[in-house]
Amino acid sequence: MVSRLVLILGDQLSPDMACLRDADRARDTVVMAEVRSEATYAPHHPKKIALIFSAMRHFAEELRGDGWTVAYTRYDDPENAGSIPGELLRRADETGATEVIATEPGEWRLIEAMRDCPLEVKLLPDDRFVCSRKDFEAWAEGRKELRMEWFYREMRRRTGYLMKGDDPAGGKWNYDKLNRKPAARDLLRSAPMSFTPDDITEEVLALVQREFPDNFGSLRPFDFAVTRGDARRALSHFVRRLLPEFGPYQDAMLTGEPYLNHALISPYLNVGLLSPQEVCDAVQAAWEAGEVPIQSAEGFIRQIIGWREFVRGVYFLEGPDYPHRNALNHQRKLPPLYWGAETRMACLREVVAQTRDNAYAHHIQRLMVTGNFALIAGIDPAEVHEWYLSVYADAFEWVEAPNTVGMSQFADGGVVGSKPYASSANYIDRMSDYCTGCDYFAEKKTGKGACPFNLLYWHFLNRHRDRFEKNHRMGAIYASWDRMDEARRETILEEADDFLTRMSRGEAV
Ligand code: FAD
Ligand code: DLZ
Repeated sequence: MVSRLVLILGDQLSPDMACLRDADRARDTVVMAEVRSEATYAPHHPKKIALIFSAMRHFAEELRGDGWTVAYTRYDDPENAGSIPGELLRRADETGATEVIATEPGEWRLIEAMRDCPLEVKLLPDDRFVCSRKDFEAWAEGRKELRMEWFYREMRRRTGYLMKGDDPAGGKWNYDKLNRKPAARDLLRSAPMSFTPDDITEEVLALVQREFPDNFGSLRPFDFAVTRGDARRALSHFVRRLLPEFGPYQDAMLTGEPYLNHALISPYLNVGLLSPQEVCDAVQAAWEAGEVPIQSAEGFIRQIIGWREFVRGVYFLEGPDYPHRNALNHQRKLPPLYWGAETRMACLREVVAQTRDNAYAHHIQRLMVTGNFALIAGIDPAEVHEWYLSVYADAFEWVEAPNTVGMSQFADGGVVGSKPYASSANYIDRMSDYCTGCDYFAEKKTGKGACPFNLLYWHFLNRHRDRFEKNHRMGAIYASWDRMDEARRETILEEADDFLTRMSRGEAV
């Protein structure tokens, strides 16, 4: 019998992939390829490329150990065809295969490329999620608006996590009100687990250094897990040491402390080294054993079976144009400070530096610092989307686009969120220590030293008044704008305009 090709992509590194279950290890050939098209569709952070290539190489070894024939193409292989369809055609030529078994990719671009591939391609649903695309469509059907909270409750009922019969354990679905504490420096807080590169990873690091010398980001130190075993170790370390206080401090930000109580497991989940179920099982078990309070267990499980599943559902429901939406018609170019150029704003400087060093920032840093600034400064969401897709190790379009284009830039016009995440300096000052020592003053609203977030916040609300003033969650904000005297409003808008002009001219603002 002629061999079939079984495609495994760089974010499909799970032993129970649908395509592997459908294939026959005695007959079929697994195809894995490090290719230029995937490595360059965005200027990925070097750590992200290294993580994916090294995890792919380790996974190929595991598959071989498990009895599979694996045709693996390295990035610098002279025969490398440079794209996934190209590599499939080359392997089809070599083996005589005409059929490909694949699991649906997590990006429309690649789904379309697979559909156009001149081989017989069977695309199976990716069932590594709690909610299938079909089930999400059924849930969304007929709803006037899609809200994560309602979806999340369905997922709690469906999975049984933190449930007592039909009711939420502890009596509440959501404990966010207990979860908004700023953090103090704590020398006893554990760091996330880090891993020393083995020979395979060292070889990949040398390759990435050679091939992608100009990509934004530091390649070393590289301490990500690149195998399932190590990713599981990182998960248990988090559950034991950091999860108990995850809830209260999940929104906090501190200079020089990029991780606080966060898990740093999204890269592992998104490439397939961990499954959402095993992560939630570990959290549920710790909560049942009395090791983790309900507000931390609930806060965490909500991110996984709530937000993560919800944004995936939205990405596929909304279709291929979703990442290109621009509901607020924002056209300004992304300023160079996002790529590490000088800025006087301490919060942006800190989050960008940390992103450059670690290919990581936690949710509130992404949403309320870099995302909030881009939103209120009116940056083109396509440029913001490309930045987020490039700089984070966990960035794959199905999860990145709804978070960036939807939640953070409101460029989907309100599909993911009911109101824009726009905020003045007040929020950052309350939740972080960034404002101490900044060139600007969080409490200053106008004049010399006024924080740009204060100016741009009102500028944004004023420019989009038609769209937002009828939003019942924003009426009070417009009422307080209207209560300011006219001269003050004019000063704010003029100073904001001046700031934007200077920023767009390339000044270090
Ligand atoms: P924790 O804070 O410890 O949370 C635990 C897990 O919950 C995460 O590992 C993640 O899998 C999941 N999670 C939490 N929030 C979300 C969310 N909003 N959407 C999806 N999953 C979530 N997450 C990505 O995985 N990839 C991205 O490309 C990505 N881009 C983002 C862009 C913007 C503008 C924003 C605001 C958020 C983005 N997120 C993205 C969501 C979130 O910031 C990251 O999942 C989180 O910071 C990962 O770090 P952690 O593992 O330490 O998470
Ligand atoms: C992100 C990425 C990178 C950098 N390189 C590869 C690669 O060389 N080979 C591969 O199979 N996958 C890679 N990936 C992951 C894909 O881009 C990912 O599968 C799609 O974006 C769909 O989520």
